[in-house]
Amino acid sequence: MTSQFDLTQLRHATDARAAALARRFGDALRAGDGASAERVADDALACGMAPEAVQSLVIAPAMVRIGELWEQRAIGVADEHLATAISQRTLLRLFEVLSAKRVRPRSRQRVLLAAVEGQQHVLGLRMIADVLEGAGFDVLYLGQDVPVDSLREFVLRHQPAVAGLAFGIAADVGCLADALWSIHETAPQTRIMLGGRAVPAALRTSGYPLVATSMEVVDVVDALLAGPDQQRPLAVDLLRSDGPRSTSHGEVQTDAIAAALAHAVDDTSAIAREHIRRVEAYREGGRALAADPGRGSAMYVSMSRLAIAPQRAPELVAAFRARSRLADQADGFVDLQVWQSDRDAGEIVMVSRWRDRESFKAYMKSDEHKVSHGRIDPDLKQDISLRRLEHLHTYDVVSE
Ligand code: B12
Repeated sequence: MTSQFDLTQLRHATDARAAALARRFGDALRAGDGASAERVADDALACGMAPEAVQSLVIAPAMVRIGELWEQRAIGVADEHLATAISQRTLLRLFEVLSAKRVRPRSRQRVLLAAVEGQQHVLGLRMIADVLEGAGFDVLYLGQDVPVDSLREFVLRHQPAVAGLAFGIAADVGCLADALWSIHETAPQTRIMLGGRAVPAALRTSGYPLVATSMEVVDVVDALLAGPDQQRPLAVDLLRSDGPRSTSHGEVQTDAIAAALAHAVDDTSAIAREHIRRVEAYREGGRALAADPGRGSAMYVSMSRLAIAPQRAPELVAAFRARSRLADQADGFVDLQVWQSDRDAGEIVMVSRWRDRESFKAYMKSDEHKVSHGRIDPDLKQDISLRRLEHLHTYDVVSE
């Protein structure tokens, strides 16, 4: 069989030896040949690769390639399942080596690992579990699709030193935020790390380390344990499935809200300050322009005219008022207003102003835009119709 594993496409394969092994491993996966796959792992170990490097540089890229072939319909779901099963079996082989290395437990610190509710990708999580267990941590591996309530109860009972959450597919970001909220609330000392390809940018930049490979996880856990307590970031409050004011059961928890709001106010004022800074910087540009009209400065305006049944308009207005404000941090964002017609309550116009068309387009393609769009209640969304989308072409500001 000719190999379908093109070296240039193996993203994680950093050297030719690892790439060649990844290609052989991928061929074994394609052939459904578990024994050959294990032989590749043995060969990798024999030539001096560490077990975590075999996981990250041989198995992971081969599975990424399996995903690409699956996406292109070159292989079916059954082939992918077989490849996953063979990779899991090979991980067991590597775990034998990882655990043999462990002379005595280096640390009995407890590390909980779970894939968030709705998340089924756990091969990476398993790699993380095996490496940490090999390094002497007391690992509680919960696997895929752990319901938020159950995770919360488990965290409360076990009080892990570190919790690692996997978020592999951009499904319900609210579940990830709810899981993070639960951990902060029930075990404030627990340090949190994230993993998986779908962790939203708003959380990646909020102080939780994002672990890209199993080769770095021991260092990350050590750093977390040596570092300060993690504060719950504003992004978690904003992304929660029921918003910042209620629990997942819809009951109002006054203490939690007071704490969340106190925190949110701090963060919000930082966002507000940044916003004012940007508007002022923009105005400065306008003033400089007045002094030197030939200098050129521009404004790009996007207007979405929405229509909704007048009786549902208050809900839409409330949703805009509680918007996540992720756009406000985007490069080139100037401001956003929502207008309601005084003649027809169901006519709402969303107006956002940007430095230029490029910054608006970049934001529309960003994860932040997906996240903030994804927060609109589907029930409300289906009652909103977009009447008109107007992009006022770039204008020069010539006077203020
Ligand atoms: C195997 C597989 C599955 C299996 C998973 C089985 C299992 N037990 O894990 C099954 C069949 C369940 C599956 C389902 C789906 N999948 Co899938 N899947 C894959 C595939 C081929 C391999 C995943 C994998 O194991 N990768 C290798 C591991 C090692 O990499 P990793 O997960 O990134 O993990 C590393 C790091 O991210 C990190 N890490 C990961 N997790 C964690 C957790 C913590 C705590 C830490 C610290 C670190 C960490 O460490 C790892 C070590 O290197 C990928 C292809 C790909 N590009 O990955 C598609 C892929 C991820 N799947 C995809 C899709 C679309 C789906 C489905 C929606 C398909 C469907 N229509 O049902 C569902 C969604 C299921 C769900 N709700 O979660 C797409 C996602 C596209 C996108 N835009 O996001 C991919 C990219 C395939 C593709 N090319 O289209 N999938």
